[in-house]
Amino acid sequence: MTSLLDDLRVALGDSAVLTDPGETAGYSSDWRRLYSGRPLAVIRPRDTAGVAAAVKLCAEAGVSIIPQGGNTSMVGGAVPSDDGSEIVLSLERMRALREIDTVDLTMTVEAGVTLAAAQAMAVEAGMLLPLSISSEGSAQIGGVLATNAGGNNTLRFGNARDLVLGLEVVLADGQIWQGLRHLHKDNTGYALRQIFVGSEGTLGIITAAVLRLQPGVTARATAFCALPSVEQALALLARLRARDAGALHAFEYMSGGSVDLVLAEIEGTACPVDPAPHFILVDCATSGPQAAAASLADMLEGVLGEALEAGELTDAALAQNDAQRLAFWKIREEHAEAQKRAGASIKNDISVPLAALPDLMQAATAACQALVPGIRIAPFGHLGDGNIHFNLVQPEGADGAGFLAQSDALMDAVADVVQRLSGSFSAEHGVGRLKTGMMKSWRGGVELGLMQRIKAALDPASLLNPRVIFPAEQAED
Ligand code: 2HG
Ligand code: ZN
Repeated sequence: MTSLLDDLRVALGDSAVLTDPGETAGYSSDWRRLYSGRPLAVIRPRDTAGVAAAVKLCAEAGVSIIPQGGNTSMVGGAVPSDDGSEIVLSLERMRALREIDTVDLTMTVEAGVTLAAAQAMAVEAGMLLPLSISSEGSAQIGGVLATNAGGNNTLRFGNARDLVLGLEVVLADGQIWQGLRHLHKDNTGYALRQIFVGSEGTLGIITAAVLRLQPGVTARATAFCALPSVEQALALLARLRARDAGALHAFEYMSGGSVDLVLAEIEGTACPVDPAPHFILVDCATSGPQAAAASLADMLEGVLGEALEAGELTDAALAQNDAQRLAFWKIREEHAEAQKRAGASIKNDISVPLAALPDLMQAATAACQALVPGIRIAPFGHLGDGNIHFNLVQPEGADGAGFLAQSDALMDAVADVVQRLSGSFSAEHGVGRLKTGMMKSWRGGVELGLMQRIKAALDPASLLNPRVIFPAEQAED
């Protein structure tokens, strides 16, 4: 392998090829510390030509590549194996904003730009990139697209794939597919870009993308609500949609148990409303003229007043300024971090049709409590699009390893409920390495067969992120 590393150094420059374990450590395990690997090297090309040259060299040497963005996967989607045989290809140096088009409402960004930086670039140009996820400060555009991230604004603007107009992709043999088109309409054969979005780096390496933007937001109105039940959350959602569906940008759910963990673990957080079993964070926005700000706040206040009167809410707080708005959002966005600090936890990133949410919460809670008395049920998530992170935290003071030994039983119990309700076992985090075992029973037969044929066509030697998505025995077929 020395000659591959030498060739990579010649192609990319010495500083782009890291082999010192001290330097590669940060690229070798995942955010959750579920997987830890040892790469042959971490390479950090500066441009698309560098990515293409590196991929070609690896393909010729028969060495697998693990594409990596911000390394924020929840499912071990970007971790190298532990045998020193794989190359991690980090896109972090590709951080250019190539173009921003205020007529077409598009931006062309490179894969290594963080989502937060891309959002800021859009704001600076007077526009909105309508995609927001808790890890946006670290998550990079390439990974966000490769995993088809969802997040807080899905109910209004769709998932990451709905924002992609064009892509530039390095294929498994090192060819570059230049598909950076800006067109809002383009019906010329297969929508190839959509094959790469959500492919988790198994079909090609996204190096740049044209993203659809929205007119800039001129005003926001944000409320934190306390509710007696999940049914009432659906009632509140219906009220808001009936009044102004276009203004509703986020409708986020937090259980009482999960908010308690945030308040206990994250400094500087305080609940703005009375204690309750369920909370909803509502975010409304407009791109209208100045006067729209007052009418947006009035609209939200009016809906909350009606819901309070109808007994759908037990309390509500409307953010009075930006600082308050950010404080409300901080409680929601620190959920993953708080749960990480609270001990061993199990994540179930599931979705069901919205009407089935009350059934899901009730049945999954009962099933988990029956298996592990004292278990902390801490669901939260994107209720407005049916995606709940039905997360489970070890009983207080319990042994974390003992709790994790029950992972399979607990995840199966939740999965049984989700399957009965016609839901999905992975709504937004993808399959990664963690959930390959579920693919056979949930997506087996014709569907998994089709996916394997696409993989075989685009990456016949299975060199791109080889251990994700496909169950091990299927990958060997
Ligand atoms: C979120 O919605 C992320 O905050 C993380 O998708 C979810 O920690 C999780 O389970
Ligand atoms: Zn989420």
